[in-house]
Amino acid sequence: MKGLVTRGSRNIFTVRPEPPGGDLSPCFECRIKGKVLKGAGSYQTPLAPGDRVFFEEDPGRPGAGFILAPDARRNVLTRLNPKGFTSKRAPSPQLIAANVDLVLCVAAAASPPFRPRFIDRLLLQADASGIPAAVICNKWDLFNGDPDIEERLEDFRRIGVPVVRLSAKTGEGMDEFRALIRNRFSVLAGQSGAGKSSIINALLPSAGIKVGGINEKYGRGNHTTALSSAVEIGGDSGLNAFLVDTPGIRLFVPHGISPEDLVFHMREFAPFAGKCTYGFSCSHRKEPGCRILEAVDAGVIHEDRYESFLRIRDELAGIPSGSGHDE
Ligand SMILES: Nc1nc2c(ncn2[C@@H]2O[C@H](COP(=O)(O)OP(=O)(O)O)[C@@H](O)[C@H]2O)c(=O)[nH]1
Ligand SMILES: [Mg+2]
Ligand SMILES: [Zn+2]
Repeated sequence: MKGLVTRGSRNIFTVRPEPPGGDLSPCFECRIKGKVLKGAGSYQTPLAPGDRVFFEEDPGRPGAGFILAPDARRNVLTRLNPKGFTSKRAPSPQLIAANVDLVLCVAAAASPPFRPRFIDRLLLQADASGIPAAVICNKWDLFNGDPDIEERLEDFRRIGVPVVRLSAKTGEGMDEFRALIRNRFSVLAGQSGAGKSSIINALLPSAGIKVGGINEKYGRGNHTTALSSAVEIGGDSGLNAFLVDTPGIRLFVPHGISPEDLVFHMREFAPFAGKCTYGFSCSHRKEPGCRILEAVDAGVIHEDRYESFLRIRDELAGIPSGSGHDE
């Protein structure tokens, strides 16, 4: 049988048979047959929500099964476990999800404070993973009119990223949000407390996901224990969508990108790649004839995004600059 992984830990995975027999088709709790799953890559866990697998039922235990092999992946969204940075070994990335149609970068308009540079990081990782992304500014009911927030949201839209101002609490923006996720497998990514779980509950009250700091409690210093899981928003809603809820992130460190390639993954920077007077050897900090500095001056590149670019490039090059959480 073939199935979709909706939830996974190190060794037990929830698999939904495909094609499904309607919303009520039962899922299987599967283990991997044999010791290792060949072809699953070198991540901390072999499978993640969105993976497709070949599996067989365990004849002795109804509802249980064995995963035989993974199917090929279209893309993967990964993150680095911050714990890896304390050890000398190179940290291996953690699988967040596979075969993703859309990364929803969820931020709060307030509480926790809006952090646009955090969004820049998520957008970058999505782009480098070949996955389209959107910005969801949740808790819009708490928006206090801060023009800096509006300016950055408008800038995301200007560079071609869909932006939804949303309130999981009041329902404002929900129709726009529904239209965005329709027929897609999407991942909710963003800081703890931004309202990711609340958004799923608002769409599907029966999901009953715990909100309000629960993830934070389990996540503190040990993100590997927190699981991401895919929730189907189907049935009556007519959305035919999946949303992956992810453990809270406090800092996001872009990875798997070379400092030289960064410019290609920040879309308003890309047209200037190699066009400076000093070509690809330009540091874009002070050189005459730097097209990127000119674009910042002309407002074609927002100065905040330029700041993100410099910091992330230093991080990718291994130059410490107070990674991630300051923004
Ligand atoms: N005012 C307001 N509070 C919200 C909204 N969405 C979520 N919250 C609250 O924010 C807190 C964190 O929400 P949660 O869904 O757990 O965030 P997560 O960590 O991103 O999953 C909870 O206390 C929610 O009730 C919203 O749109 N408006
Ligand atoms: Mg949550
Ligand atoms: Zn330059």
